[in-house]
Amino acid sequence: MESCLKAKILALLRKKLEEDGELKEAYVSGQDMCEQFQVTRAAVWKAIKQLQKEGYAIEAVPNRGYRLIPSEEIYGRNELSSRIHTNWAGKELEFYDSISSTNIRAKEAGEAGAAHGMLFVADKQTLGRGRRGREWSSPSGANIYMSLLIRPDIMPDKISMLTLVMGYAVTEAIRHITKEEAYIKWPNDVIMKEKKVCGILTELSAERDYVHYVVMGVGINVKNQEFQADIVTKATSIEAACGSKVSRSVLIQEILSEFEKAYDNFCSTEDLSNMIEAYNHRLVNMDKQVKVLDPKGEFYGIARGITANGELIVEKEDGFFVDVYAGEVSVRGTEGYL
Ligand code: BTX
Repeated sequence: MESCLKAKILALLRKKLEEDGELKEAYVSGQDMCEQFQVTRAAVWKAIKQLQKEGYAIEAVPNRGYRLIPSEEIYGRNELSSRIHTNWAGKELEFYDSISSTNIRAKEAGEAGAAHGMLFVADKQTLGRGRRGREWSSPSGANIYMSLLIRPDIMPDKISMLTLVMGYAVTEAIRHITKEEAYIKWPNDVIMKEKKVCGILTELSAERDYVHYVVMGVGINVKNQEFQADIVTKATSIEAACGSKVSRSVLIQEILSEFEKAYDNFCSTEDLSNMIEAYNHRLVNMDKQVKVLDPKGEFYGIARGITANGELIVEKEDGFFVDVYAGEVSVRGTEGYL
C-alpha cells in the first residue's frame, strides 16, 4: 500500500512536470495529493521522505507544495510502478537489485499461485540463462532482465507462438522509443544494426492438455557499450546502436503495452494469423538465405516468412517448402549469425 502511494505520487509529480513544461510551475500541493489519493497529510509526507531517500529530488516549498526535479534515472520498483499503465501486464511487480534469474523467481511464484500478469525485474542476474541452458550475460546498471508470468487459457502446444508475440512487442517498443529500425531474428532474438539486442526465453509448466503458467523471460541490452569476449561480435545494446539515451523503465512500460495488445490479438484466434504480415515485415531473415540447424540434418534455403502457427517457412534448394518448428532447430545466416 505504501509502495503503491509512492508510485502514485511519483506519477503525479512527473505528469505535472511534463504538462507544465516549466520546472518552476510544477508544484502539486499536499492537499491535492491527500484528496486525490484519499490519504492523510502525514502519509503523503512520509511517502515523499521515502522517495527522497531512494534518490528522487523532490522539493517541498511551503504554500506551493512539492515538485520533482529531473535527475538521473532511478531504476526500481516505484519508478516502474509509476510508469506502467497497462490493463494487466506488470500491474503487480517485484524488483531485485540482484537475483539468480528472473525466470527462476517467476517460476517459483508461478508454483505458489502468483497471478496472471505478475512481472519480475532485476538490475543484475547471477545465473541469467538463454535457451538450452546457455548463459545470458547479465551485468548490473545497464540492461533489462524481466520475466512476465502469464496463465493463458490455451493448449500447451500453442505456447511457443508467444515467443514470437513477445519478440514482435519488443521490436515495436524499441521502434517507438528510438525511432530506429529493430528487427526479429526468428524465433526469439531482436536485432539492431545487425547485432543482437534482445533474447527471449519462454518456459512452460503444463499438463498434457492444460497450461498451469508460462514465464516469458526477456533480456535486453539497453546501455552497455562493452561486451564479454564470447559475444562481442554478435551483441550490441540499444544505446550503442542508436546513439541516444533510453530509459529502461520507459522501455519496459512500452513493451508491456505492446505485448498486451499483441497478446489479446493472439488469444482471439489462438494463432498468429492477425499478425503474419506485420511480423514478416520485421523479420530480419525474410527472403534471405538461411542455414537450418536441424538435429536430423542441416540444410540451406530461403526464409519466406512465418505460418499462422509461428513456424518459419523455408524454401529449400530443391524448390520444396518446409515449415520449421522453433522447438527443434536454430536458424543462422549462411555466413554467420544473421
Ligand atoms: P539464446 O539461447 O537464444 O541466446 C543465448 C546466447 O546468446 C548465448 O549462448 C550467447 O552466445 C549469446 N548471449 C549471451 N548473453 C547475451 C547478451 N547479453 N546479449 C546478446 N547475446 C548474448 C536467448 O537465449 C534468451 C535469453 C533470455 C534472457 C532473459 S533475461 C530475463 C530472464 N531470466 C533469465 O535467466 N533468462 C531470461
